[in-house]
Amino acid sequence: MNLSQDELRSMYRTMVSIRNFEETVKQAFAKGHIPGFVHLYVGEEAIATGVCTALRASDTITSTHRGHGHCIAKGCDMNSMMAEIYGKATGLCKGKGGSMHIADVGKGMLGANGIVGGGPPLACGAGLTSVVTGSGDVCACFFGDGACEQGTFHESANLAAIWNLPVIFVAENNGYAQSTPATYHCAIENIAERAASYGIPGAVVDGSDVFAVHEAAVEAVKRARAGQGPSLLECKTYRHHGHFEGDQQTYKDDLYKSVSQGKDSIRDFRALVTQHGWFTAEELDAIDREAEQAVEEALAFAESSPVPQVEEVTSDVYVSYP
Ligand SMILES: Cc1ncc(C[n+]2csc(CCOP(=O)(O)OP(=O)(O)O)c2C)c(N)n1
Ligand SMILES: [Mg+2]
Repeated sequence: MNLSQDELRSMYRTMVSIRNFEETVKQAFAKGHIPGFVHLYVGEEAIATGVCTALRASDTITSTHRGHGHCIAKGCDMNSMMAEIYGKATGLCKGKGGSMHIADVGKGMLGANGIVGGGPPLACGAGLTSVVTGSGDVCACFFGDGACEQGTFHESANLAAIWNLPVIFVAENNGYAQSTPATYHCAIENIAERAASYGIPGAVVDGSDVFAVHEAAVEAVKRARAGQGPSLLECKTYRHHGHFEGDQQTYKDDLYKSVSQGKDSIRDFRALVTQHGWFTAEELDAIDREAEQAVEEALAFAESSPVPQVEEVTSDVYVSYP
């Protein structure tokens, strides 16, 4: 494996931070402290982590309505993220975006997106910017299996292919689009096979294996950076919670529930790195505690922050012309 001790540590910290952040959001939402909807990323941590550790700081990502994990993996500050989810003035978008519209352009996080399939066209824009400016940056575009059925995905994949854009399309196939099973909404088993119709490489990986995701992402990033165009990476995954918080999940079949319960990227990571002697369980426990503390601080920051002033309601919303 071609990963340094520091990279492995950072991967683990990212995965446990996402898990912790999401479980904390879940509790805060249940207490009625968070306005709007939240869609949790628990179970899918290895995808954002494996892909983002293959990127450099100036690279960009586009995200989805299930975007907290993407933000954390791209280095967004958890205090400002939590404040945004709480709708507070100290949030990344000054509390006006909420969970589904967190963006941090300075970190290359171009935005979570409430529009299913909204990300792929933006990723083409980021890819075209890279080509025009010659920056060499790539854009990783995360989207769900449901978004794969949107025209925006097909148009974007085709456009990225004909313009040879440095985009990595990352399909997070968690088996459901809301309550609709992928076996119903998709005519083929592997979304990655669609890559052939755009003339680009496609690969299927186990989305709970952070190393497999990372390796596939490194390959796709290398191609994109070398001017060889886009790739499609399908990560098979499971969402452990409901589509949104409050979802009764009556549509999940027993097979999905049992396979899903058996998948845990964090547990598998711990087993592998301790078996190889790369880390001790105590070292990993210490990272767990650091992550827990950082999330507790984020929660306290969000809860003690002020709500936006009424006078601010239209600022940063409309573009002003001179
Ligand atoms: C254009 C559009 N159509 C429908 C919706 C309603 N909607 C929100 S999430 C969702 C399912 C998305 O499924 P998928 O892309 O697989 O992502 P997942 O929730 O599984 O991560 C739907 C249909 C929407 N937000 N935008
Ligand atoms: Mg899905």
